[in-house]
Amino acid sequence: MDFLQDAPVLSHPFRNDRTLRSTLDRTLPADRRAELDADLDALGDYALTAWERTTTTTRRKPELIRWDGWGRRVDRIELTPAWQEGAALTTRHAILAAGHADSPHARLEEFARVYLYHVASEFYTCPLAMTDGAATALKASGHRELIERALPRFLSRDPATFWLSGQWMTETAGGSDVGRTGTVARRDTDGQWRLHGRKWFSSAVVGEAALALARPEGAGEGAGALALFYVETMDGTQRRPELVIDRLKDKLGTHELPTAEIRLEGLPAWPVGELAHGVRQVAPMLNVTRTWNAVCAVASMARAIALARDYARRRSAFGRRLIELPLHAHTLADLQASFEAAFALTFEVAHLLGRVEHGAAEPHEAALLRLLTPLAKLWTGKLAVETCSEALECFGGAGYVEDTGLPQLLRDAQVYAIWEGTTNVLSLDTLRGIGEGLGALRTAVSQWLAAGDDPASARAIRIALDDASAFLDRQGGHRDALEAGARGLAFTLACC
Ligand code: MFK
Ligand code: FAD
Repeated sequence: MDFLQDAPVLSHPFRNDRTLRSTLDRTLPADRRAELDADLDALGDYALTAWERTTTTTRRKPELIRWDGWGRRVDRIELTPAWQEGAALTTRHAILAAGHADSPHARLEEFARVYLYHVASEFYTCPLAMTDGAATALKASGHRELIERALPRFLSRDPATFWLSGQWMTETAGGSDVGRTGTVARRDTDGQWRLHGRKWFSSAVVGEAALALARPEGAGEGAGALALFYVETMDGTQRRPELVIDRLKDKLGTHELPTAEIRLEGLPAWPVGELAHGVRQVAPMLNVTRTWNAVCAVASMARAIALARDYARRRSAFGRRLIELPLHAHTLADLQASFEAAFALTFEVAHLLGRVEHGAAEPHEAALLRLLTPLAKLWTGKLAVETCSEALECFGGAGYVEDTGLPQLLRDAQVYAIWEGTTNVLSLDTLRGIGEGLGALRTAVSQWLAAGDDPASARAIRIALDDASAFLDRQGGHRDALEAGARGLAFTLACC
């Protein structure tokens, strides 16, 4: 019989993740750390079961069922098994509730769970991220009725009462440039707002609610005139007829995630705040979903590297195991080193977010969070593609073959750099973040230099801040030239 190659075996994603465990050991008080273990262990178990399912069953895509057998329009979406399990699993492990607990460690504890769950979730984490972002934006709005109505659902620990929220921003005219939004909000004679328009990407169309940008009728042009609205999509068990699903997108990756094109034909809506400056109001949501994106990107890297490392102990070439070949071992070590750097930045952001939200951070830490959030998103988004590509190559031809379950890692990774703000858009947001907190950031760098921890990085950051402040001071043609350098500046900062 021919020699058959062993498939890679996934080791326990929690018990064997030294990077995650040491971060939690270092950062969390012992009692909280111990309490977290049971959830993380169970999510690691789930990840193992899901990987087994991936490699032993044919993967399916969600399907849009437009009509029932009797000719009634139903717009029902049939989901994959992992999606059907999503609400029960995530409420049982309180993934979203954990992030909103009354502790400066809440976000770190939430994102440890997200990191372990993400790959197994088949991007159920995408609507979860948006739900978390919606909860955060509603809290920031201070809108009491909406908070009381939506948050108990968004943060529920019971699948029967749990709701998912979407984030309806992108339209055909503009995803980065939401100022071109064409969706209009009209007010009925009874005072009820209703949305009319078309949203071009909706990834939580199975959700029960959404935050949507729309232009109140008669408001002016541009982004400043947009308002942020809260909507609900269901009337009991039926989808509201004013929400029409035109089709599901046929995408490069994230196949299990139903991303829809939708039409709003008078969907009832409630303003989240004032009837303008909707982008400002949705910003807390963006910053939370961008943090999720970074966590999920490092989770994909961790999975790709774990499988490649295991395979290197099984596969032989030139009389030795791959792991014993110096160049292959070096390739794996390089992957691990860049993963650990990305992990450190991402979990620093997660921890800072919790501290800032809990009022436990210094002012310069809030400025640092504002800067590091787009940096973590843009850097991990690119690194995930590079890492998954290199990791696939570690399997040779097998990495290119669908029924190994491996190519999906690379296809899925491409999305991290696109949604929630492309790399360029986030490079510009980095400049915005520097502009908002320049003084505080300079204080942070001075403290860092004084502590002498990493003087080379601190000096490099100081130079980058000087460049950025020069950029922010100048206008006109100069500004264009400097804007062109924003990506270089952002990557320099991220690598420090
Ligand atoms: C599994 C992984 C989990 C991830 C799930 C993801 C699911 C995918 C869902 C999506 O993709 S949803 C769509 C996401 N879309 C975007 O991220 C839009 C990308 N475009 C931008 O971010 C643009 O930069 C932006 C829309 C913000 C530009 O709009 P404007 O109005 O031209 O920006 P402007 O005037 O600079 O900012 C308006 C206000 O918002 C300003 O405040 P003020 O009104 O007080 O001056 C800004 O400071 C504020 N702002 C903008 N971005 C901010 C922010 N504040 C805090 N943080 C930010 N990031
Ligand atoms: P564009 O804005 O047209 O960008 C095209 C190119 O121009 C990019 O390279 C970009 O970096 C560059 N560019 C744009 N502006 C600038 C600038 N000022 N300077 C330099 N370069 C610039 N959106 C939602 O609202 N809700 C969802 O649920 C959702 N789900 C999604 C799911 C998937 C799988 C995908 C792929 C997208 C989803 N999106 C969703 C949309 C996503 O957020 C947008 O595609 C993204 O923000 C980019 O917008 P765009 O497609 O209009 O690209």
